Order: sequence, then structure tokens, then C-alpha cells
Amino acid sequence: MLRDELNNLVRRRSQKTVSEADNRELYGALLEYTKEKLKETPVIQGGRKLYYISAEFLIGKLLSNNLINLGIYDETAEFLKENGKDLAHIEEIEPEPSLGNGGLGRLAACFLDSIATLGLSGDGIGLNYHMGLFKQVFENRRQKEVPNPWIEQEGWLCDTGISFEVPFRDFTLTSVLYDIDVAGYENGKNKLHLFDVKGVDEGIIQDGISFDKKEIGKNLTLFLYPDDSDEAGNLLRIYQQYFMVSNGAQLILRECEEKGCDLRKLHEHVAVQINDTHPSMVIPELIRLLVQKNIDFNEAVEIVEKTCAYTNHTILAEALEKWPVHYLEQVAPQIVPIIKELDVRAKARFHSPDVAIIDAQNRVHMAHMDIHYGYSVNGVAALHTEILKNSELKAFYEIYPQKFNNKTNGITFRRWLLYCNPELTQWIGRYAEGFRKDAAKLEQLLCYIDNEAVLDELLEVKHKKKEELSAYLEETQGLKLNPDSIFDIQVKRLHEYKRQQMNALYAIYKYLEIKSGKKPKTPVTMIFGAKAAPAYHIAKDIIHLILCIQKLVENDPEVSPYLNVVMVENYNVTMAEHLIPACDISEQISLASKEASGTGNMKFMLNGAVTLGTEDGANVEIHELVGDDNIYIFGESSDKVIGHYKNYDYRAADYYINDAQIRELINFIISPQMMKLGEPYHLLRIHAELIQKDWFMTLLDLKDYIRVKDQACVDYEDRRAWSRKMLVNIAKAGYFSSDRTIAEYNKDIWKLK
Ligand code: 26Q
Repeated sequence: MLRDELNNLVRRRSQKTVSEADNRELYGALLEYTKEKLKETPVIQGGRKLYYISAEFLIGKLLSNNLINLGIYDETAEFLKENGKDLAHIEEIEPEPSLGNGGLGRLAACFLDSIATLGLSGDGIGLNYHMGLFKQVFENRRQKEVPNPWIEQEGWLCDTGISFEVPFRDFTLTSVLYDIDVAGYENGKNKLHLFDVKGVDEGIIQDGISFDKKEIGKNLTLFLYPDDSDEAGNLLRIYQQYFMVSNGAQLILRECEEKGCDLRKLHEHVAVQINDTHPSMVIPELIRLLVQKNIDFNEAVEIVEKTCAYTNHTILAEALEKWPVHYLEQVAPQIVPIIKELDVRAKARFHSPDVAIIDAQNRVHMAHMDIHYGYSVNGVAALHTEILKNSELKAFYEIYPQKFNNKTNGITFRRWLLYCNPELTQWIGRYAEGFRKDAAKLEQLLCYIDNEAVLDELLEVKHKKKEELSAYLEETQGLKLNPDSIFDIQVKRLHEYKRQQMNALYAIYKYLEIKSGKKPKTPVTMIFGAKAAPAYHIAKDIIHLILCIQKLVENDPEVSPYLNVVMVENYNVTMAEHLIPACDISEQISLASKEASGTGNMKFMLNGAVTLGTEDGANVEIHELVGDDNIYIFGESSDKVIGHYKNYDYRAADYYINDAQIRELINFIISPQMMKLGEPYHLLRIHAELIQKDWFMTLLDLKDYIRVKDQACVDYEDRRAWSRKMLVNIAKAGYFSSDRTIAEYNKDIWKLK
């Protein structure tokens, strides 16, 4: 069947046989074929329907993912192979949409996969950014941003013909709705709804990713979160958010009415999950639309309260959205009186300024609106939720204890195991049953903890993935890696709290060690991958620092046989799929209390990497699951760190002055050799930052980090013992399946069926 259909399709599209067709032609045929199969897949039906609203859906490439979920991946790959073709090469043709920044967006994509896989009725609502997030290129060892156009003539987007009017203060925009089918793993399908603006104009992009921020009708869906460092950028962000939620709310009400539901009972038919505060305006917008439909204001508020639930992803103050009322008035004045009324009611009930929606400076605290007027508030890892309850949102926890709950994040094992690591999947399949549908079954692997033959096979799988990664990076980025070295990987958005700078200081330490004659038994390859927000200057300086160290090591024949430092360009989902299976040491080194959860940590664990991390986010739960022997923990506890912030008693300069080793590493940043390779202005700035500010306490944990990381490298030498650690990590990773996470959301919050 599949073979005949594909043969015919290729012939019809390109008048060629499969073996004659090139990869682009084959990609086109596979896309069309898969879309047809998706069309035939039944839409999941159910009682209550979930709408997961999110400004980001970092979905990654979709071809293989869809083939896997439709149950036709193996047959397709085999058929292509018979014709001398390689599916891995064909899928390289597919552009990767970058509709997310990082963790929060990727989580939304994993959730859609699991919602459909569990057979729950739930759609995503978001925006169709034409250029997504920027594409990162390196020039003179610095990050430059260029657009990432990903929408092609033929792609996964389906024009629905649905459109809505969205009223702004000065004009009204018409939307167009594109859908992407989301197939569950051997189950029915849901949809990802991406709204776009009718008159969006890619022609207004000037050099790099700059464009006229005032032409809202032309720029609204051009980029994901363009520069929020100036007023025009902030306003555009509010335009995007309101456009998303107004369209979303109109779609939700329309679907409800089409089903013949009574809007007064909206909450019985609909659950809206608000992914961080970016979609929070959906609350006043739903109220506004219900009132427009002749529902009394009080009743509308009650309905919405029973419909909306909020997920918090951060405790970083600068990422908690607080919009000045006059910004909202400029963009969508129609929701301002509603927000004001919600604020008046909240203030009448609770007098503490800590829980006000509108503060004394006339700013709207989006999270506060969500908590007062939603029925659930959740954090994304156990520690994170505790911090929310005990400090960050303490005042709210005191008034609404019943609303608070934890939902530890998860990842879809279809993409992060079955797809990206078929070799490991096969190995698991020899020793465990049923893990594809029930991730907890991975624990069966523990029976083989002392089986040397099984442990050696696991090492072989890892080595094969390291060879594959080396070949891939050489081919795509011209990087040369030694697959016999330890692969130590830190890939995630660049942020000071994630402390890539601490890892860079380790690279300097290792470089100086080797220079002084202390050579590691096994060479070490340190791999970085990270994008920095365009206006985040210190983050860009850290990238510059890493790229300079890369060059320094590369140029030094005394060091380069033992140490290799590489930063991959344009780290994205596709790159992650290549890197993660090849990793030995997973770097999860955020300052304790700052990383809400992390999800890369889970992907690495699942692929047999051992975590080197702080007791932060979901690392805490990984630690509990695998035990002390199968993880490397270092650094100050979150309680202590929170104490330092409270007491203002951390001074980086003290560490610099009092510790000769720390001083040596920091000063190396501005050594003559580094200044020759890099731009003095930027190296001086990061040097000064680390001594004078170091807001995320790099120097606090640096020595402990070096100690524990060196220990991990020593332990790596005992290959069997290391393999045992790998096995335990894989066996215990089942808890981090997003299927488990979604089952919990459904049981505690959505109650869909
Ligand atoms: C806010 C205001 C103005 C401009 C931009 C933003 C903004 C944009 C993106 C704020 C936050 C984000 C993204 C946050 C994010 O990705 N958080 C991560 O979410 C993951 C999933 O829960 C967690 O695992 C990570 O720990 C958390 O950092």
C-alpha cells in the first residue's frame, strides 16, 4: 500500500521513480503523503475541550515526528532505503520553524504531542511568526541575528479560511487562521491553531532583523518577541499578545456555539490553559466577548474564573510581565475598564498591595490577574512550586491555597527517544517491554545493572551516537570532534542565571591545567549551544568569550589533543536532536532557585547522559530518582541562595580578592592572548561584570563546580561503572515523560474526560 502510493505520488509530482528523484522532490512527496494521512486521521472527540494558549510552540521539524505517530516511519524509511535513499538526508530539506525561544515553547510542543497521544481533546492556540525567532550566525566571534524564513509554498500549514476581526484603538486587523495537524502516537489528532495578520509584509525587514516597529498591520506576526528593550518593542509585544488572545477567545466561543453549547456553561465545555503570562489578556477578552453576547458582567467573570488556569514558568522578576496601564490603553482600550474593575474587586477583598492587579505605579501585574481570576496556578517542578508558595507568590498562597499545585514538566519520548535515538530505543527494546506506550516500564532495565555484556552494549550505542554527531558537525559546521573524548554539553538559551560563564571559566581552568602539564586521561570535548536575546549585551559577551576560548584552544597544539571547546551555531531543536544522544555529561548548572524546571536535563537523562548540576528545578527530582551515585551535584542550596538575595550579602569581589585561583581564571579573560583573539571592549565588560556584579553568583559555586566536574571526568575512566550510571538514568527517566505530566494536568486541572 504505502509503497504503491508513494511510487505513484513521486511519479505524478516529478515524473520520476523514487530512485531517480532527488531529496527535495522526495521531501515534497513525503510531505504531501503525510498530510493526506493526517487528513484521514479522525479528530479526537471528548467532553470538555482544552485550549492551550501560548505565544510559543517550538515544534521542530514535523516529517519524521508525524511518520512515527502515524505508525509508518519504519516502513517509509525502509522503502526509501530500498531505493537508495536516506530519510535522514531527505528530512534535512525541511525548514525548522522557530516559533519559540526555548523551554517554554518546546514544552508546549511536547504537551500537544502527549495530549493527542492520550486521546484527550485539546488544541493549541498561538501565532504564525513568519520569521520565527532569529537565526544565529557567528561573525568575528560574535552573534549576529538574521531572519529565519520557514514558510514555504508547500508545508504543514493549512489555510482554514477562518478569520476574525481584532479591534485595536487606532485600527482593526483581520486575521487568517492556519492549522497544523497534531497526530497522537497511534491515536487521533488535534490541532495547533496559528493566527496570522492578513497584510503582513516581509518586505519591511531591513538589515539583520530590524524593521519599522510602528507599522503594526505589516509587522505584527513577522518575528517572535522582537526587541523588548524600547517602548516601540514593548508595544508591539502587547499588540501580538492581544491579537493572539482576541482571536483565540473568538475561536473558542465560536467552536462552543457551533457545538450548540450554552456559553453560560462555557466552563463545562472548555478549559483554557494560560502558558505563562503572555496570553493573560485572554481573561478580560473572554469577559468582554461574553458581555457582548448579553451575559451579565458578574456572571461573565464567574464563568471565566472557572475556565482559565495559569502556569508559571519563572521567578525571575524581570521576566514577570507588568504592563503600564497606558500601554494597554494605547493598544486595546476596550479591555482596560475590565481589568480596572477586576482590580477594584480584588482590592475590595484583599488589602495587601502584594496581591493587587494594578500597582501604585499603575502597572498591571499579569500573573496577579491570572491567580485571582483563574481556578488553578501551577509551577513546573516540585522545588519551583514550593518557592512560589513560600516566597514569590506567598501572599497568594495564603488566600488561595487550594488553587496551587505542581506539575513537574516532561518531554515527549517519541521525539526525544524513539526518533532521535533509534539505536538506544532498539537496545532498550531488548531488555524492556511496553515502554513505548508506558514510559514507567523503562525501570525493567534495572534488572541488567550487573550484566556486563548489556552494559558494554550501552557504551557501544553511546559511542556510535558520538561518531554520528562528529560526522554531522563536521559536515554542517566544519567542526572536528574526537568521538573518543568525553562529550560534555551545555545547550540552552544564554542567560546569566544558567551560568554558561561558569562553564567557560572551567574551560579556562582546564586550559591552564593542561598548559602546566596536567593532562586529562581521556580528552574532553566541551560543547556549547545558545542564542542570546539581541538586546541582552552581557549574554552576547559570554558568547564572545566562549568563541574566543574555542579559538585559543584550537590554535594551541599543546592543549588541543586534550581539550576541545566548541560552540555550535544556531542551536535549535534539530541540533538538539543530534547533540543529546551523544552526550556523556549533561550540564545543568543554573544558580539554585532560578531554573524553574529545565527540560533539557530530562532529555539528556533519557539518552543516558549523567547530570552535572545544582539542586535546582527538576534536577532535584532527577537526583531523588537516580540517587547520589548516578548524578554529580554541587553548589549552594536554593534556601541559602534565596537568603543571600534577601540579605544582600553576596559580594563577588570578595571571592576575587580572597581566592588566587578564582582571580587567575577571571583575569585570564583579559589576558594578552585573549585580547588578541577577541574584542577588548567586550572581554573587559564581562570581566568587570563578574567581579563587580555577578548577579547570579558564579563565583559562589565555581570552586565546587570545578571539583565535582573533575571528579566526573575521573569516574568516566571506569567505563563499566559509568555505564551503570547511564543505565540507571535511562531506567528512571520514565517519570519525565510528558504523558505522565499531561495525565496529571488532566486529572487535577482540566478534567476533560
Ligand atoms: C517576557 C517579557 C518581555 C519579553 C519576553 C518575555 C519572555 C519571553 C520568553 C519571558 C519568558 C520567556 C520564556 C521562558 C521560558 O522558556 N521559561 C522556561 O520554561 C521551561 C518550561 O517550563 C522551564 O523548564 C525553564 O526552567 C524555564 O526557564
